[in-house]
Amino acid sequence: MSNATLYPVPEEFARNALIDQDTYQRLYQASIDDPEQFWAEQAKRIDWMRPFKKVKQTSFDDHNVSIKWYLGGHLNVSANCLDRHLEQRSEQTAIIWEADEPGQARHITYRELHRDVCRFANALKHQGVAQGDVVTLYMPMIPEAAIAMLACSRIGAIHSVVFAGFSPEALAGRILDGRSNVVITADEGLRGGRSTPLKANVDEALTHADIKTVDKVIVVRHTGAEIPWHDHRDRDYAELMAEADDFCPPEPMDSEDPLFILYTSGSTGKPKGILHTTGGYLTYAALTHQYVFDYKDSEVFWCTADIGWITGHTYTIYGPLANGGTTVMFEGVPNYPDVTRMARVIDTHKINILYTAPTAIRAMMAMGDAAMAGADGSSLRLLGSVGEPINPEAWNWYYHTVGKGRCPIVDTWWQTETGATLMTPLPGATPLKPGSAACPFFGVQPALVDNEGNILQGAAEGNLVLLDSWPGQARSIFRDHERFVDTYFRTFKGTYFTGDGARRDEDGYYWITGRVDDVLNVSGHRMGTAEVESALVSHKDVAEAAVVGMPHDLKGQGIYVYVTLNDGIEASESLRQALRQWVRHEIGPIATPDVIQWAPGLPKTRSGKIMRRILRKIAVAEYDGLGDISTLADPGVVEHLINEHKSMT
Ligand code: 6R9
Repeated sequence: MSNATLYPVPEEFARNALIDQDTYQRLYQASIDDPEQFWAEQAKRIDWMRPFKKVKQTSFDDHNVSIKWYLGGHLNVSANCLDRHLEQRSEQTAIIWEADEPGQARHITYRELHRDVCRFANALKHQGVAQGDVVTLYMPMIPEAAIAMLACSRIGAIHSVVFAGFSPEALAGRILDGRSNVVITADEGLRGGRSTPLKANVDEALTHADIKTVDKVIVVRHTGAEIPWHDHRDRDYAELMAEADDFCPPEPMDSEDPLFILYTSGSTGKPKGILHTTGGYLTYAALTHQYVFDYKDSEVFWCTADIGWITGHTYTIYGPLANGGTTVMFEGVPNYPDVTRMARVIDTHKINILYTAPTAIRAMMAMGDAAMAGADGSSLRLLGSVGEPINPEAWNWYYHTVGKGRCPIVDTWWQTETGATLMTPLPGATPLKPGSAACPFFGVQPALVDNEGNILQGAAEGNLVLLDSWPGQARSIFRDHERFVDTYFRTFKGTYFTGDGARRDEDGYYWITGRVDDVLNVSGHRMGTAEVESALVSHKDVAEAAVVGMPHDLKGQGIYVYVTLNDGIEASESLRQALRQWVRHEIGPIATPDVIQWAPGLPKTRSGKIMRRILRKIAVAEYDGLGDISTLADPGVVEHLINEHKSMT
């Protein structure tokens, strides 16, 4: 694959690009040779209320993991995203909101956004929200979600956005873990013409989990649907806004004060509240947004990610707004009302930069050229991909059919924990190889290590680690620093372990090969096998469950489940359906199992550990090459599973 077709930077693009090849090399070298100097320089793009005293104080030593950037500096994120743009851009559109139904867009200027954020910040204060409080957002992709995030940052509250596709159970777990006392939601969410009862879900979460800590639920009337209402607790967003003052002073926050937590899946246990702080995150979000996307003034930037994920935080909200850009928030889905929706949005709003996920690209590609048929698409200048490895077929389709061969594609590799992009081509500097995330961004030091932790040189394949910190790095897991250290810094000592595997070719290009731990990537969404298993075993008929990933044409990975039923429970098609529904109910539709196989027993070591390696092979009918099964407690179960699998297909 290293001799894959090389796509040079288009000449026209290179001429106007912010960073060309020489500049990339020079700046990258400078960022490694003298990080303090490099990052001090970059921090000038942020307005500081008090200058920082020290750029960087970081340690990956597992006895003392500590990550601090821009120490002693004071700033406010919302002031950086709003106030400082008012002089030049008060009438420029900050957010273009594209509703689920076509033809209902809203344009919000910086002046309007600033006023609404101030009002809502005042409203939050009025409701008793104080600096350091955790505010949970369970919201659709509507401007009020952006307003709520920015309002939190304005007063120093910590937002915790929970994807609105998660179930009441999943929401409850996150509210409890964050010890949040305020939830912001909407009456309903709308996606692809279907509504989700968000307010009712919040009520269910609070009742079922018997959560007593939440004393306020703020509700945006979005669809106007009838909703249950509890006077003592529920507040109407519009009423609060009408009463609130138009100005709220931005709180000077310490560079290392928390900005937000965001839950993500790991290989074990419950989702982790990844903690991001203020100064480093914002600097890194803004810098990457500008250089990775070659973002220029007055361009329209569309990141299709939901704010429930890190990509939505960094590249729908914070990066573009910190840079005074115009960002698009899309409430709907790419295939509603039909597969031409993305193309229509691109043409309607004259999108210059489109940043989306391989799963969306594959869904469009599955309809042949229909997705772009009749579309103009000439406003597009640059394309981006994120969330999972992009297969060369999808890459080529994206490049030729969407980008008409004019637009470079930046395949950006990063994680919730990294805050923003770590590896990517820079569009004016890096010749592209379809499927490769190419090179490290400024200041980023990737390395590949073998399973013993030895650093591999040259062309090699191994576990992907980072040797030193970058400003956007997560600082901790909320209220569980030990788990943070354990998860990321104990596997390969002295490094940050990403959980991903990667290959580096002769040209030094990186190719992400996927997770090497028990984390699945379904349509670009991270899911712990342990989470799905724990949902399954909470069903009354299930004794045990084991979950593995399987290749899936559209989703990248699908969910393959082995279930052992309790004694006396009969396997049946209706039970299979019931279990699928159960998992949807416990976690959300994105966790719905694709295949459920009955398993009277699971392959386990004598110490009781499930051998997922074997289960992964059986799921794809690779019955040979199961490896050594003699260490199993009961090797007989393997044959049984193979026979059952054969009978299913
Ligand atoms: C930003 C985001 C992180 C995991 C990551 C990796 C996979 C993300 C990728 C990619 C290959 C890319 N991933 N981008 N794999 N190429 N360009 O997606 O964060 O939801 O935390 O997922 O996604 O496996 O470890 P998050």
